[in-house]
Amino acid sequence: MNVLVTGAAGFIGSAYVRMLLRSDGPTITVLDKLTYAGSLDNLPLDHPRLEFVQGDIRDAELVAKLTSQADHVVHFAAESHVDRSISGASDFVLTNVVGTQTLLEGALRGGVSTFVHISTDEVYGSVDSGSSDEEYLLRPSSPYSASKASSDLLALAYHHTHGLDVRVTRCSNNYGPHQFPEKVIPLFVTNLLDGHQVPLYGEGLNVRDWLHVDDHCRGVELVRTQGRPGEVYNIGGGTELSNKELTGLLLEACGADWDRVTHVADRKGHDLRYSVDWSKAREELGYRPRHDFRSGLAETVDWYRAHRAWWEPLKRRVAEEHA
Ligand code: NAD
Ligand code: TDX
Repeated sequence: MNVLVTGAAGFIGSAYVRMLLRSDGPTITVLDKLTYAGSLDNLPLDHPRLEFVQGDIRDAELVAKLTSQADHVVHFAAESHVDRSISGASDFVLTNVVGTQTLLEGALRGGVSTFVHISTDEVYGSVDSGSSDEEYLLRPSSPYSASKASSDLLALAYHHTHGLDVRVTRCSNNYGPHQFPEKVIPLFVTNLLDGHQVPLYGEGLNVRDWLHVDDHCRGVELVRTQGRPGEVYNIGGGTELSNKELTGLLLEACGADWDRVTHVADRKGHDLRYSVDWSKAREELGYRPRHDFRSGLAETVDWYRAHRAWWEPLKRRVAEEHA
């Protein structure tokens, strides 16, 4: 059995591959373009069951070759940062929409038996109260989430039209080691470890549900191995916090005070709250997050403390981009 995993030089895909390689299982081929968000340091490249291919999911010829050798595809590759989609959306459409369609076409022609598409809770848009189940209306509001919703619909269309066994997951905000230091938790932690200020958007009242990346990866694996074709599964974390509450916990974990917080202009079109109802994954697949948020956060902060060599070059590159 060979599993083609796209985008696995990034945060979540690399955690998924490391998880699969920890026990007996399939051979894995990673397809990743190595954009600013991808790093070979995230993968155990010398593992005998792992092959790494650098390339773009929009490269139809390469995709045809890899899908013809793959039994399953798990598709993580995406442009993933909301703020970048606000300053420029074209890469989001090219990778998330056109790239996903290229991969679906390759999977169909190559005879792939199962295609897991990794989506996000953001496709439901902001949910002021209650939680979105899988039947909830898709009302994405940022260019990022609109591009993810488009790719979800394309994935489901390949199931309905062509009978391709597509399964879609929609998860909440992931946290954990190896997350690129532009997302709020690693950005704030690394700024605090460096003695810098942290930029809290608006009043800090926006709410996110936090999911440990390893819990997410277990959920994805349950969907790949036990899910049903054509189905969507929400994967939640069970810890909803306002950004202000999260910032308080991060300050505490890093031994810093509120004077290190700078209130900055709010994100344009900032969604107030996401919340997914993940009872379907619990009831059908036995999914349940195992990580307690406080200890998961403490371990994550420790990881960033111990791995400056991983994140310092990434932050330098982002600073150069903005210079
Ligand atoms: P990430 O930005 O850390 O990694 C993305 C990876 O995709 C990188 O390695 C990058 O090099 C690769 N990539 C980008 N464009 C590519 C292309 N055209 N061809 C091949 N590879 C390409 O992202 P992440 O946080 O690990 O997110 C993984 C997936 O999970 C994404 O689909 C994202 O939308 C989804 N998701 C993420 C979160 C989160 O909290 N991070 C939450 C919900 C859903
Ligand atoms: O500097 C910041 N200050 C701040 O207050 C940043 C970067 C973020 N924030 C706020 C905005 C959000 O309300 O923190 C919250 C989390 O922001 P991000 O880490 O950028 O994540 P979010 O926008 O919620 O999107 C994430 O979860 C869903 C991932 O980046 C997406 O890929 C995923 O689909």
